Amino acid sequence: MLQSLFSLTLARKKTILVLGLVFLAVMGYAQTPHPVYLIVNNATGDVTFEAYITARPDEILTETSLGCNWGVSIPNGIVVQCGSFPTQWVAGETLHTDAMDLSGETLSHELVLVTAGYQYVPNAFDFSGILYGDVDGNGEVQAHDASLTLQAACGLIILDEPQIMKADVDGNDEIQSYDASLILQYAVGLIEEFPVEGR
Ligand SMILES: [Ca+2]
Ligand SMILES: [Ca+2]
Repeated sequence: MLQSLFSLTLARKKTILVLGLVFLAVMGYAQTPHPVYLIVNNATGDVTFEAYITARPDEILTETSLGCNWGVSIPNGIVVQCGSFPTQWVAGETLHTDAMDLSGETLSHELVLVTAGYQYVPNAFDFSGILYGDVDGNGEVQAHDASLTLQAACGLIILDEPQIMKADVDGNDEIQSYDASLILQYAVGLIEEFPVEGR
């Protein structure tokens, strides 16, 4: 009697083990990991992104989603972990990613998912980059940019983050009158490059 109980218990354990393995296998299938690495060039500051499979635009992953990030797993790279979509991805579906840099420039990229362990895309996004010295963002470096920088250095105006990046042309992480001086020199053609670009 005791022995039969014992064997029953063993059989049950085996059943539970098998069911557990089947469950894990199903769960594993439902969340098949598939990182997509999208390399970003010339971004102004940090990049944020929204990624979705075109068949399900309501299921969106961002840089804060599980397994996703910007510049952490890979330098200058967006990682979209397709296994984190609520719905299982399928090879042949299209992954759409919108990426935005600190300047507000937004670019899109699409690729077709394949059944490889991961996908790596060099030059997926190519931003126009920073035009150092162009504090007002009009596409040119002029005396007005130097004036804004000097006003910021004196505390008369407050620049936003993209403007600060463009105004700090010596790259010392501060906005000072020296930055304004360099911008003015650049505007009138006395210098052709800022110290921050030559680093
Ligand atoms: Ca300008
Ligand atoms: Ca500076």
